Amino acid sequence: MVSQVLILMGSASDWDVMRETGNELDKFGVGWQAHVTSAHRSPQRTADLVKQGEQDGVKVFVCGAGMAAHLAGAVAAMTTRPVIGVPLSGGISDGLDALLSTVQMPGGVPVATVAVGKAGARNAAMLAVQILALSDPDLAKELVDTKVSQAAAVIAADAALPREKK
Ligand code: RP5
Repeated sequence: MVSQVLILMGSASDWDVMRETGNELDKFGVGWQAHVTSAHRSPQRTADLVKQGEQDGVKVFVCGAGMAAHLAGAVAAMTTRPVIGVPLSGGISDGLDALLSTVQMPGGVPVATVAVGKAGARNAAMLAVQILALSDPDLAKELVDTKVSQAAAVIAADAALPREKK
């Protein structure tokens, strides 16, 4: 399977969260690869992975990092393909540092920033699928089915709620 999504993370300690991106992509049958690389500790390796990914046909980059969290921005500086940034907790204020580092890109170098942590890692996958679905009708249909399932799950949760005591 061709890896359409390349997941990069600043440290192996990020994998526990970033595996959510892979898990979600698996549900849609979208191929992915994951690597540890750091904007600060291994800048040349990061550049090499982006270049190789483009040559291999990667369409969306998903980058997770904590603390100063420059990985997504560094990748966005090197590619014209969409980059989604997942801020990770571990630094100050439960990831507020990483959120600001990831989201506050200067004009001209966008990073689509999702929520801090596991919800963000999952949403990064969903957003990647939405991008890929623009040119893939089967994926677009799966996204519609997912919305329907999510709505059904909310209704089922509501039905199961012990809402009254008399
Ligand atoms: C960031 O620093 C990584 O993305 C990680 O979230 C954080 C801590 O890294 P380690 O000290 O665990 O390698 O660059």
